[in-house]
Amino acid sequence: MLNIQRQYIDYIMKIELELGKLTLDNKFIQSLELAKLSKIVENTELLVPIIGEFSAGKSSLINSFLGKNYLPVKITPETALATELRYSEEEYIDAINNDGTISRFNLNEIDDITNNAHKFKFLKMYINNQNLKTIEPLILVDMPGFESPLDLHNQAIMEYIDRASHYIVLTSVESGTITRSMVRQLTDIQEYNRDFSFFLSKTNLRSRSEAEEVAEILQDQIEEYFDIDKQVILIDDNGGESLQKILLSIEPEQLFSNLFIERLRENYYAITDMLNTKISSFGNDKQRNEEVIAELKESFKKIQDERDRLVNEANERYSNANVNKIVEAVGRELSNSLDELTSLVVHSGEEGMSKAISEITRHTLIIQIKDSMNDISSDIVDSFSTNLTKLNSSMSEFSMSDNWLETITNTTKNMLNSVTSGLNNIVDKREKSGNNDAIYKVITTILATTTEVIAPILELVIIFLPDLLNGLFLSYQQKKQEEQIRNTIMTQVIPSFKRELRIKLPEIFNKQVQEMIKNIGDQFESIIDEKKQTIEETQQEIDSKNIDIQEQINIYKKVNSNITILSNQVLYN
Ligand SMILES: Nc1nc2c(ncn2[C@@H]2O[C@H](COP(=O)(O)OP(=O)(O)OP(=O)(O)O)[C@@H](O)[C@H]2O)c(=O)[nH]1
Ligand SMILES: [Mg+2]
Repeated sequence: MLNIQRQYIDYIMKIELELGKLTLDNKFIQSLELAKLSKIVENTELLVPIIGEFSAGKSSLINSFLGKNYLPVKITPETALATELRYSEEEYIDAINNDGTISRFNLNEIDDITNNAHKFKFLKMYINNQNLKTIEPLILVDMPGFESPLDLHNQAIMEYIDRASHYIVLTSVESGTITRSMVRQLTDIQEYNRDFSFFLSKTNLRSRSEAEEVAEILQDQIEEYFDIDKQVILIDDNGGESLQKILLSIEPEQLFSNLFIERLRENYYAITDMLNTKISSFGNDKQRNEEVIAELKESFKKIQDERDRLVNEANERYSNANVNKIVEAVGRELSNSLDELTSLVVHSGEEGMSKAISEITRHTLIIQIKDSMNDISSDIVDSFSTNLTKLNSSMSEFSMSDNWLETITNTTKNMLNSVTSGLNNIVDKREKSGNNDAIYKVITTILATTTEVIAPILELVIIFLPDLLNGLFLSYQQKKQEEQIRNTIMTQVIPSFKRELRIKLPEIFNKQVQEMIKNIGDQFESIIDEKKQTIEETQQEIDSKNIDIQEQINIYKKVNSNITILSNQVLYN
């Protein structure tokens, strides 16, 4: 376990202890689900996919790290499915079926699994290997090469794009360059705010000086494309040690903190907000408390109405214009890549072009949808927020903050913009399924929403393109008639593809926008509802007359100050 994990678990436990000192109606504390949050912190993994061209030596590198050939390695495309590697005393493989169920296999059945790759989404390989235990909570993921079949490759990339913490990228000394395909993928990784380490593999196939020369070329390319200074690490058959070193140097503590910090801050904010409200309610007369409860009820209603209004208007207000902008951007990017697409048809046929179209689409969609969702989510938050301006002065008074509304508005925006998708994605889908606990109802981040839109569109590419391309280029390709190929791409492929996007994208996009509206609305509603309950409960306690109000206020103040000290040490240091 990482230090930061221990620190967070300890922090949550201390918060629980502090809250335990209060004679609180437990509803609020239960809704925080601190024990569960602590368990999630304990069980969270940091996924590290290893990516690169087919046969670059990805599986060999992992085998070298493990000190034993667990993963199949050959000159033919080998890794068909993403394979997560975990430590376990008992050794087996869990294959995640396309419907999410799991089939269990023995390690020696890996070839059977590979031959039936299309039945599965990805694999979890459990092996009794100490090296895996030492890097926990990092989890290595062996990925299929870029050249594996389009659907499997897409599936693997999309499965991890939102969940990966850091990437290991491999290029072999034989290839010696960063391909366009890799450039697109690395750009996507950066769009998701993830970092990568870069290895040059199979250096034993060249002299040392030749290998170093290639590494320098790669470094220059990385600097040119991404404007970053990246050390390229030379490896051969014994790359395991280098991998271990890199894994220890990627600052897993920082990666881990990125996953939880916003969530824990929001949690802290909710707690102090409640404690302050409690203290204020104790100090107020009954009339003032009842006034504010009435204000809260009215605002709750406003939020509900605003939510309905926004959901109804989502299409007109957000989706139509954005979908149009996105489809045009995809069309533009494809037109800009006309030379590349033409040359792919000439040299690797329709399949090669399909892959490029899929990649260009993915790449453009990531940028465009993220951009659109950023604007839209910010507008949604502001729309809800506007409805609460009247409430702000009472709430600032009750929660003892300078500007209550501004704080919750900013907190909500921060959660939307946080790097990782919060618990929705960290938590194993199996645990989550059918689970309606509040703890999972964290605002879905913009990146997660982006992924939700892109995945089905890429499936569409896989289904739609083969029909469209069916034999379209056959005769031109045989005669190497580039001009005709170019023309056909320009006048037939791109327009048809755009038309198809225009049919399919609106529904998928609008559905996500509506979910976002509901999600953000829920967040505002629960904040208001909790406030109302807190004040109501406090007034009931006062009415029951057998409590010492001043004593209660002192207890709450003490707990509040202890919790603030704890959070300053752990969350705001
Ligand atoms: N000479 C040499 N060969 C290597 C090295 N690493 C891997 N190979 C060979 O390269 C071939 C491909 O290696 P893999 O580890 O299967 O490559 P991969 O990247 O996992 O390939 P896919 O899973 O098919 O995408 C195998 O024949 C390996 O034995 C190396 O450092 N030096
Ligand atoms: Mg492999």
